[in-house]
Amino acid sequence: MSHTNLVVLTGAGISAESGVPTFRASDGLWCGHRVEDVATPEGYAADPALVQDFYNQRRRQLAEVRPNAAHRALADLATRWEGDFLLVTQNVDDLHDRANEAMPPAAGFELIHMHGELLKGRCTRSGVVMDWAGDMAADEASPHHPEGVMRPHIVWFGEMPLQMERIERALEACDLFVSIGTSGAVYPAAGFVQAAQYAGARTVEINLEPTSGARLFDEGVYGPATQAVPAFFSTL
Ligand code: BV8
Repeated sequence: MSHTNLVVLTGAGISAESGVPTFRASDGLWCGHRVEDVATPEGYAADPALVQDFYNQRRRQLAEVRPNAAHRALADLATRWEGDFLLVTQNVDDLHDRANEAMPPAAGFELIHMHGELLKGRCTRSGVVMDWAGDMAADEASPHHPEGVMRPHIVWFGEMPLQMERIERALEACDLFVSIGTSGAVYPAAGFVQAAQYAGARTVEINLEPTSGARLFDEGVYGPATQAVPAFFSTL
C-alpha cells in the first residue's frame, strides 16, 4: 500500500530510550515537580525562579542524551519519502532536530515542535523567540524589550500550541497518520488521530503498550520505539 502524505506525531516515549524521562511514567513527577503545576502560566507567575529552574535542569540534561534508533529511522524516512511528510512532536527536546541534521536535507519534510523547545527563549513583552542554550534566570533581561524578561519558549497548559493551522491542514490532507510514544493525555495533540480518521487516513499507534486511545487507531504496533519504529517504517 503506497502513501503520499504522511503525518507523524511523537511524544515523550520516543525519547525514553535516549534517557529523557517521560511525563506520566513515575506518577507525573518530573525533577520532583508535577508537570501540570510548573508547566503553566500561573505556576510561572507564582514562582518564576522555580519554573526557570525546572527548565534549566531539563535544558542541561540535553547535553547527556543523544538521538536513538527511532529518531534516526524517522530522519532516514524523511530523505526517501516522496510526498509530504510532517513530523509534529510534543517533545521539547532537540533529539529529532539532531537526528535530522545528520541526514541530507529532505524536500517535502517539515518538523514542528508544537509545544515549543527547551533550546529557545522568548521575550515576555515583544514575543521575539531566540536560541537559548544556557540557564535562564527568573529576571533574565530581554535584549528585545527594556521591560521584557526571558521565559522558556515552551507551550504551557492553557496556552495555544504552535503552528496549529499548519498541522490541521496537514491532517486534512494526510493518507497515513502515525502516533509514536504518546499517552494521548494532552489535547489538542490527542485529537489528531480523529482528524486523520475523518480525512480517510490509515491510522497507526506505535507505543510501548496499547494506550487508552488505542481503539481510535486502525492498527497498533507495540514494543520499545527503537525496535517498533524502524520495523514499521521499513515495511513502507
Ligand atoms: C490548549 C510543554 C487551548 C511543557 C506540554 C483546563 C484548562 C486549560 C486547558 C485544559 C484544561 N483541561 C484540558 C485542557 C487542555 C490541556 C490538556 O490537554 N490538559 C490535559 C492534562 C487534560 N491542553 C492544553 O492546555 C494545551 N493548550 O488546550 O490551549 C487554547 C485555546 C484557545 C486559546 C488558548 C488556549 C497545551 C498543552 C501543552 C502543554 N505542554 N509540554 C513541558 O514539556 O514542560 S504537554 C506535555 O505532555 C509534553 O509536551 C508531553 O509531550 C505531553 C504529552 O505527554 P506524552 O508525550 O504523551 O508523554 P507521557 O509520559 O504522557 O506518555 C509517554 C508514552 O510513551 C506512554 O504512552 C508510554 O507507554 C510510552 N513509552 C514509554 N517508553 C516508551 C514508550 N513508547 C515507546 N517506546 C518506549 N521506550
